[in-house]
Amino acid sequence: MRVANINPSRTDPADWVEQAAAHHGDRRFLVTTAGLELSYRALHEQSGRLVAALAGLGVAAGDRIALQVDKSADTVVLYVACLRLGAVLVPLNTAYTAAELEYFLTDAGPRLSVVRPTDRTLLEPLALRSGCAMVETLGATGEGTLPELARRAPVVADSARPALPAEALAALIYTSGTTGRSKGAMLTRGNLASNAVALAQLWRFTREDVLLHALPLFHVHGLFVAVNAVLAAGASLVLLPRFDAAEVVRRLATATVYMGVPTHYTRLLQQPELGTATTAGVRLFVSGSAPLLADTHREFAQRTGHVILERYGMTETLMNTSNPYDGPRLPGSVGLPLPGVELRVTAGTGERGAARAGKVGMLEVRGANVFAGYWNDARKSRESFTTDGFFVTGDLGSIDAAGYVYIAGRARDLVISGGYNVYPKEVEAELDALPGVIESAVVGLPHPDLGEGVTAVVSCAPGATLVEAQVVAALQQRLAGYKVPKRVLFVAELPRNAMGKVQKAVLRQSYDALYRLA
Ligand code: MLC
Ligand code: AMP
Repeated sequence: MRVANINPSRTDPADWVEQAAAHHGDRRFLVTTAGLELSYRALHEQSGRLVAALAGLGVAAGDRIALQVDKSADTVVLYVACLRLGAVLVPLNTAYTAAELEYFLTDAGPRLSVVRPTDRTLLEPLALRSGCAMVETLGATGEGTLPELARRAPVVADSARPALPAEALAALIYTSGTTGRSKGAMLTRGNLASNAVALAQLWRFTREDVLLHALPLFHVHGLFVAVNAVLAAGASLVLLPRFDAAEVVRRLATATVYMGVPTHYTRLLQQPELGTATTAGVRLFVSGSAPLLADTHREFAQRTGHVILERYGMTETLMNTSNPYDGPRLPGSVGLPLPGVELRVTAGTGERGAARAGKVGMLEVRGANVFAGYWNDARKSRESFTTDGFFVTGDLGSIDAAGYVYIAGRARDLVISGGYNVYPKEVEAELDALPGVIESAVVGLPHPDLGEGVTAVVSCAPGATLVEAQVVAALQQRLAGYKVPKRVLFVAELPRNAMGKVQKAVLRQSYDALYRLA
């Protein structure tokens, strides 16, 4: 049996890097496909210089740093520098348009925004207008004003690290928003540390592990599940700039662990080379962020001999459950609550302690993994917790007699496309603002590649001449590409119930086969 060599006494994320540099500094931390290699000592030194450069700019513990940059080794180093300085990282999807960014920057109030060098002209005025004090740049291959400042800065000593309690904020990750606007989930150092240690132990990470990293770095899956598990274990990463199924299959020979969203697995299965030989060195495949179809689970096991380990999490809670490393990994189940995480099923929001074994209800969670609330939104934060301190996830599920959790659906109006969350209200607001549109409804329909395909159903004023391509083109100007409907369907009127509420279930049923037919 594998024994994980994680030291649970390393209770702060910055300790991981400082202790790794001191005890096994020569070991590899990261390698890129371009051949750039960083040891733990180099990670420590480079992040230390960045800490000094950031401090020189006036960034202090508690200040927010917004980041919209390409995935690179420097992005990971900047994340580590934030951990060591106590700055609060606000990572932003590179697909966000300027209109979306303006909201995030205004809401987060970062002291510094870091953007791609090519975006500076466009984004600097926007950032300054949103109240951000400074803009620096960071490119994918080490170029930019921030790395330049770091190269000229001294290395800071570990002893210079400010005292940072477990409750201190480490990151604001924008998510959710049933009211149409994303909210910043406040994740603390304690959230990151406890979850990474739990996962690294449960998944038996050791220093020998090599994680093939194909996820984006601006969400909790790629950053806090993947990178933190590696850091907590003193293991290493092969950093791919993006997910490319053929490239992943080629690189699996260099890895022991792979983490992906279900779309990764369905696309990997389309690669003829995927098989027992190409995956022979891998000991663990993990899936999460969206439901993994039981068929994908079985097909992957047949093709490769590997049983995918599915886990369940959220931005607000990091990881809640995982299938076991040694015990049965059940297709269709997200496994058992992580050590230290309490998970219960209730009849609905606010009902105290009403566990309903085997019955489907609201999943509620409590533990050191659960966030500190939503940034700038005390009311929404209060409403999201029960009086006894459980976070109401908005996911519906059940727990069987053996303790395995099954996700049955979502109480929230949310579409998950390729592992990205899309909030129908946000898309509907943009559709409703188009000339000629009376009203719209956005639903997620079964999609063979993305799990759910964002789909708009629109009713137009008599005489309006709007066509699908025009709607898509208009929304592309306003919304990140993954939020733009894959199809726009026109109807005379939307189906409503007796109360006048749009019946999305009817729409989902009527168009269920839309992408299967395509
Ligand atoms: C890209 N596109 C998408 C999309 N991703 N459309 C719908 N849904 C998506 N997820 C669109 C682009 O806008 C573009 O449109 C076209 O597809 C090609 O873009 P691309 O960048 O080349 O796409 P691709 O590389 O194929 O991306 C697909 C993907 C990616 C699945 C690899 O979406 C991805 O990395 N998803 C992972 C998301 C993730 O990390 N989620 C974790 C959240 S944390 P056009 O029109 O311009 O051609 C979380 C908690 C937890 O959920 O439990 O983990
Ligand atoms: P996010 O807000 O991006 O963090 O998305 C979190 C949501 O993704 C959860 O609330 C779930 O609805 C969904 N999710 C994450 N992991 C799984 C999983 N393994 N199975 C089903 N849904 C999942």
